[in-house]
Amino acid sequence: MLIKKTADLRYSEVTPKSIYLNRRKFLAGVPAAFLGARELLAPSARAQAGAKLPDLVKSPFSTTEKANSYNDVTHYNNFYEFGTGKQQPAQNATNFKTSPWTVSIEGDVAKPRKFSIDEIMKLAPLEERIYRHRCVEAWSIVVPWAGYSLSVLLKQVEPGPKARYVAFESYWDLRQMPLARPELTGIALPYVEGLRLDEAMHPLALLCVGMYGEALPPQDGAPVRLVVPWKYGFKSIKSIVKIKLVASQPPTTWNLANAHEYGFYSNVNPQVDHPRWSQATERRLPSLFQNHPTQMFNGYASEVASLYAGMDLKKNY
Ligand SMILES: Nc1nc2c(c(=O)[nH]1)N[C@H]1C(S)=C(S)[C@@H](COP(=O)(O)O)O[C@H]1N2
Ligand SMILES: [Mo]
Repeated sequence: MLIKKTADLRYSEVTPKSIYLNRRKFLAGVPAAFLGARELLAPSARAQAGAKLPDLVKSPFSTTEKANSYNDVTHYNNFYEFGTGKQQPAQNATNFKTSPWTVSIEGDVAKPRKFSIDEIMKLAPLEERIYRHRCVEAWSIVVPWAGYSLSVLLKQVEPGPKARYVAFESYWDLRQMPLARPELTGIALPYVEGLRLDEAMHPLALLCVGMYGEALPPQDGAPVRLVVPWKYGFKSIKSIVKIKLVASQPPTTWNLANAHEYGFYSNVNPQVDHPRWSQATERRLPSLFQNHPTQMFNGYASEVASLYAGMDLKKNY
């Protein structure tokens, strides 16, 4: 007897025709994101939290240190727009609507424009980059991010002659983020960050759309964020909607909140303590203890130290 494998069977062969036709009619009204089959996916479904990212390219920038569990990285977050507690973003961001989504790139650029999240996801091959990620609060994690160098996106718009800094802005909408009020968070919103243009163009600076082989979950900054691995975590702004190339150093959220404690540069530096705690060691999650020495530039000194040649890193903290 000839037995067909399931994969060879057409749907019409195993389903009575009336049901088959009805199902087709029914499916026509279902958003493509629920259907599963790749061919049926609307383009933006690729960016939906949890969607698999096929064909990730391995990156030479990856650390060989052991990555944290997905649970560690998705249940210990700073994302003040969804609450200031570490467990709150996982609870409060579950319904964060990130489609449609556009990122506007403006300022001193030859070709200002808006990119849809689909355009961003397709601009370059997505790489898996396993980076150490060090929060200014002296805890750290190792995360397999997915994305490509931010420089790829910036080159698209052609930075102009006066562009010396890049300013970033996060999504902010009280209807989706009822806790995102300055009196509750203690920080001004929208969340803003900035890099010097040469820092932003450094290949390690990652425009990140995923982690663990999937599109970013909301609490980690869906659908697109920065990951700047040699700097404290707060420089890695989440859920970006605007990028502006500017002539002078832009305001940054934590510096606005407390300039004495949080500088513009915020390079990881075990020799420059936070005014209220040491930065010499870190707590690698899920440990409860300071169990790891902190490295200069978070271990990326050979790649990035030259960006700061001749600068006093105590002054420029
Ligand atoms: N918009 C926005 N981006 C943000 C934050 C935030 O509160 N809002 N927190 C920052 C801080 S302090 C850290 S440590 C990292 C945390 O990233 P993770 O939760 O994916 O580990 O996000 C950064 N980006
Ligand atoms: Mo942080």
